[in-house]
This record gives sequence, C-alpha cells and structure tokens, in this order.
Amino acid sequence: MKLSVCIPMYNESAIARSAAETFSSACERIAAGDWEVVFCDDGSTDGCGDIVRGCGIDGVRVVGYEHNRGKGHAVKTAVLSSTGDIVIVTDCDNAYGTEKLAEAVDVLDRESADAAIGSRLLDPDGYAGYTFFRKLTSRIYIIVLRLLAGFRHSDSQCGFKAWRGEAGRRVFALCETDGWAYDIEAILIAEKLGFRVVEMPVRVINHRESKVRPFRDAIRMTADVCRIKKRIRRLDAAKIES
Ligand SMILES: Nc1nc2c(ncn2[C@@H]2O[C@H](COP(=O)(O)OP(=O)(O)O)[C@@H](O)[C@H]2O)c(=O)[nH]1
Ligand SMILES: [Mg+2]
Repeated sequence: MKLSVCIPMYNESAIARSAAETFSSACERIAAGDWEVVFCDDGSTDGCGDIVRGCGIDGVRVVGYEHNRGKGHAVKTAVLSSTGDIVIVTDCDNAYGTEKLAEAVDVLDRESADAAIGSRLLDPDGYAGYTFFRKLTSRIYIIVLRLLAGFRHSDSQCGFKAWRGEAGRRVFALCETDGWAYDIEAILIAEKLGFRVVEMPVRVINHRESKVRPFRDAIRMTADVCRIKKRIRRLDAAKIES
C-alpha cells in the first residue's frame, strides 16, 4: 500500500523544513519505503518551496505554480499529482498530529470507506483552544451548509481528509473551487459519484493563528456553496463517467 501525504503550502517558510521532516518520518513509520509527501507551493513568495526541496529527502517533492490561487487549488494540484493507494491531505503546521495518518488508513479499511474526513465535533476536545468566536462561526457555518446544500456531516472545514487514491483523484479532477469552500465541493462530488464518505474524530493539537478572515471569507464561501450546489446538480452522468 503506497501512502501519499499531500500538503497545501502558502508562505510557510518558518515551518517548511520541520514539516518535511515530520511528515516524511511519519510516512516511513507507517509505510516503510512506499510513500511520498507532496507539497503544493500555492504561489508562495517566501521561498518555502525551495526550503522543502533543499531538505533533499527522498520521497518528498514539491509541485506548484507561480501565483497564489487559494488552498482549494493547492489541494487539487497535490492530489492530482499523487500516486498513492491512499492519499491524505493535511495542513503544513501538522495541526492534527501525525498519529492521525495511521488512524485514517485504519478507518478507511475498517469502514470500507472511500474517504474519511476529520471532524472536530466528534472529538470531545475537538475545539479545545479555539476562541468562542471561532467555535460559533464554525457551528453556524455547518448549519448554513446543511440548509443550503444538504451537507450531512458534522465538520466541513477540517484540514484533515483521507481518500482512497483513485476516488480522491477522480473527485478532485472535477473540483473547480479555489477558495475555502473546496472541501464542501469535494465531499458533495464524492457523494454524487457514489463514494462512501465517513467521519473520524480529530482535534487540533498545534494551534496557530488562522489566516481565515471570518466575514469576508464567510460571504465568499456562501456564494461559492450556492455555485457548487448548482453545478453539482448539473454534473450529469456523462461527465462523471468520462
Ligand atoms: N491561508 C492560506 N493558506 C493556504 C493557501 N494555500 C495553501 N494554504 C495552506 O492551507 C493550510 C491551512 O492554512 P491555515 O492558514 O492554517 O488555515 P486554517 O487552519 O483553515 O485556519 C496551510 O497548510 C497553508 O499553508 C492560501 O492561499 N491561503
Ligand atoms: Mg490552521
């Protein structure tokens, strides 16, 4: 079983080296000799891509492009270039801890799932350390998603998601959202294709200040979700088959 870990990365020079080391040694423990870590440099301007390349770790590679497109585009690019039987997407700051990588592989097997998405609501301490305001916006957002798009999971925005390689690559090939709503698009497309999506509890163990701007991003995300919903309705069988 080849394991791919995909990391979207935007201006992470402060932590790029430790991320390359942390994720590569975790992969080696889980899938000795049969893994890759793919960083997608999302048009960074701080040289973090070169830092990762400079580590010279076998199995760690960098893909990307010149101008910043947003986390969604970075995740899509990394997943489409991955070759693993299992593909796990997580954040550069290792917010959820490397223990979750092996756990996600188990969950996919145990539950015969095509995707396992991290949920901070399922872990009793999932939102520990979050400000009241961030907890509140997160909860409101899930309710809006449920009403607007029929989203039936408990957390959409968690940066930790595991896919069976083929399922993940099929789904992300159809994804078009560059911004923060890409998660919802991927999950809704996966379900439209008939893939089995399950949740697994995660909690944030490495906190840092979020770059999400609550009001601006919430408005853009809501607009994105409406667009995504329309598009998925139109996504006909012919397109899905191709
Ligand atoms: N903020 C931001 N993060 C990006 C972008 N592209 C990729 N990322 C990566 O997305 C991950 C999550 O970013 P973070 O700012 O911690 O967002 P949060 O955890 O959702 O609040 C990190 O690995 C970033 O490097 C982008 O355009 N903006
Ligand atoms: Mg974060």
